[in-house]
Amino acid sequence: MLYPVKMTKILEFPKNFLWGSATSAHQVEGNNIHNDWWEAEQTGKIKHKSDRACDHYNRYEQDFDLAKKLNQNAHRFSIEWSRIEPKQGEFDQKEIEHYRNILLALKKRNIKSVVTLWHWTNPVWFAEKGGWANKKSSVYFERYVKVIVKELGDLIDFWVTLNEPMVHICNGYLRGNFPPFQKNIFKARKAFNNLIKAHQKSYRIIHTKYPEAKVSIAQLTNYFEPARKWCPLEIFLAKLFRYIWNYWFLEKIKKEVDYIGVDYYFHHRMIFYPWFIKNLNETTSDLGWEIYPKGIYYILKELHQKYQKPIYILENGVADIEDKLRKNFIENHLFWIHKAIQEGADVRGYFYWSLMSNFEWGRGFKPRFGLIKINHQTMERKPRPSAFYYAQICKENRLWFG
Ligand code: IFM
Repeated sequence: MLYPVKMTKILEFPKNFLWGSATSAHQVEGNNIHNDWWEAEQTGKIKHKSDRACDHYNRYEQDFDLAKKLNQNAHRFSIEWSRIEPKQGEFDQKEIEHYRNILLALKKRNIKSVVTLWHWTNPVWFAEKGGWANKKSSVYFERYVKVIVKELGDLIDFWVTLNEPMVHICNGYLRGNFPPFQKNIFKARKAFNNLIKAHQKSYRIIHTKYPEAKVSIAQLTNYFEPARKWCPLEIFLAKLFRYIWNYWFLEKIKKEVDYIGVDYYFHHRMIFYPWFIKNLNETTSDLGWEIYPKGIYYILKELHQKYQKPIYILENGVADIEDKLRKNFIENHLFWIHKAIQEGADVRGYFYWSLMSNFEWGRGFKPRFGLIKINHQTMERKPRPSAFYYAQICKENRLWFG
């Protein structure tokens, strides 16, 4: 009698592949009292408060010990501009020292650093001047970047100037649910142009001092496809959204990126009627976001074909409080990433979002993306079972699939 045999495939990843996880300052540090998000939380414009967040500001050594124990060889985090420059033109040497210590703590553990210079939060003084809609915004940002390059540049392995600029523009200037809570298409356009300038200037500043530096942005790329492959209107919609959301910003800065930084979470099946998006939602996260691993494959193939540059996946993760989905989520995404690599995409790293469950912006602490569970009362840290699964992959540089 013949029994069905379950085939397991061993999928090897390229040599020197970066395996890590990501965080951002406001989401994990706690007490970022000089930025616009903190202010919006205090005035009730944002319903939840970040408060002590994960107290990562004080516990980063412990968190990096855990990342090391979980075999991660790279870590993405952000520097909080409002700590470095709490008042316009006044730079806080103690905070610069703090981030130096963070970078040294990573070096000591042989963990490569991927540093985001702006992950959505702005110093209050900058926000009061109109934030990114102000025509001098890129000049202010440039001054901050110069300080970081001078004081910390020697310790930074990879640079990410901006995190998901399109999300900030869309939520902050069109939908009005993120600071600065605007619904103004003209301001959105200004912010778009100024963020581009900010990136371009930063790129030049970093490269002037460090010609070999690796600089990019983290671009949120969604997989848009027509719901009905034969429908010309839906094909058009998918192409339009793909261009605007995934490529418009990237196209403007493509000469000023050394690699492509990708964040991937969403799949959208575009339908012409009754409303734009109709997903099948066979598996969804705690946030109701559809889990669609194959989307990352299409995105990587397209990015490779378009830009022919190294690609780093700077974020990919799932909100899953019970840790029921995360293992499969990681496994299936890595399967498709591996396939894209096999077919030529030069993918060199993967960063799970997030190292620890943290402050998920307007949704507060409820969505749990972390590999490490945090008890926000006691601040106790405990890796979830999926963290050990991911750790095995990081250690072996390969995936046992099936
Ligand atoms: O938490 C965010 C992160 O700050 C930016 N990318 C998406 C994540 C999950 O929503």
